[in-house]
Amino acid sequence: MKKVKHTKRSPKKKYPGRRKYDPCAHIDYDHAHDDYPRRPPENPRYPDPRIYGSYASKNPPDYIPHPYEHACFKPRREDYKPPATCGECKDEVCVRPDHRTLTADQQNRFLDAFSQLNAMGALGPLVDIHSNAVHQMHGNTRFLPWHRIYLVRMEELLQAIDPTVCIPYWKSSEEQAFPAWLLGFTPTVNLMTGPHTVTRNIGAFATLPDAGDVATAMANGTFNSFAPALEGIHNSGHVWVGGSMGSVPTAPTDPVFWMHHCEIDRIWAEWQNANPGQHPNLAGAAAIMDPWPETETDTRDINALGYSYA
Ligand SMILES: [Cu+2]
Repeated sequence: MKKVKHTKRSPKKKYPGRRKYDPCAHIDYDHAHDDYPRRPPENPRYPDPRIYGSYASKNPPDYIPHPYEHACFKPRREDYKPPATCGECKDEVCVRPDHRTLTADQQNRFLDAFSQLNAMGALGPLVDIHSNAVHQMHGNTRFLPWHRIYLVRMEELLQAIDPTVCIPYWKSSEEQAFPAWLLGFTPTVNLMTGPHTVTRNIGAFATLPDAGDVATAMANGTFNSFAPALEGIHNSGHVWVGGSMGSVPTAPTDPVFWMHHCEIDRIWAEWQNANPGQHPNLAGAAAIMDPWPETETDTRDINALGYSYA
């Protein structure tokens, strides 16, 4: 390990006040300072040897990390509860629910899984992918298919924590309100730019598109007219929530991002059913939903991707 170098002190310079500090002694303001050690602690992180023992010295004990296999506490064998696994539900599709149908327990499971991913350090890197414009996922025909895969990756992570969790959708056009059960949930996520705490500024800078706006977008008969209309509706939703959601690099730190995109994806799936054979015109590298291997054709069938909408 690295040893902290201490600057050598001149041997001539004596440090007074090396008498032991007696906290019970009579307080004499004129000489009070004489009772305190005047030299800085040898190890400023651990200033008081009465509390930290030899850590508060020039030669603190070496640090030896716990070996990986011993870093976690283990319960006694008889107390062990195996983690929930998917088992027989493995082949079932995730039925993504309308968030308004969630019980309090289901809401907590979603937020707990979200928090656990965050605590494990798995969420920050996923958010950072979204801030990298190299993936060209906004403002072009990749928008819908790319975010479809992005949601699947998030759902896979959530399900690894809790296999009962599917991303709920937030039908904002109908509700015209922010999901109340999320209001108090403002996690701090470690991004490559540093820690970011979720903020919101609801309704300050945009209005929320309504059911009529969605119907107008749905009436488009070609992918190239439908997709930009839906992306525009999606943009307004981001700005309506505001704060973290208003900016591309931070938006996915707010769980409502995933619920908002889930709704956008649900609308697309509904439109796909009504307009069979209409797909984004993507070929070559543009058809690959990097950084993931799925191609545009893989994004056409949500059941094949392992989910559906309630
Ligand atoms: Cu996005």
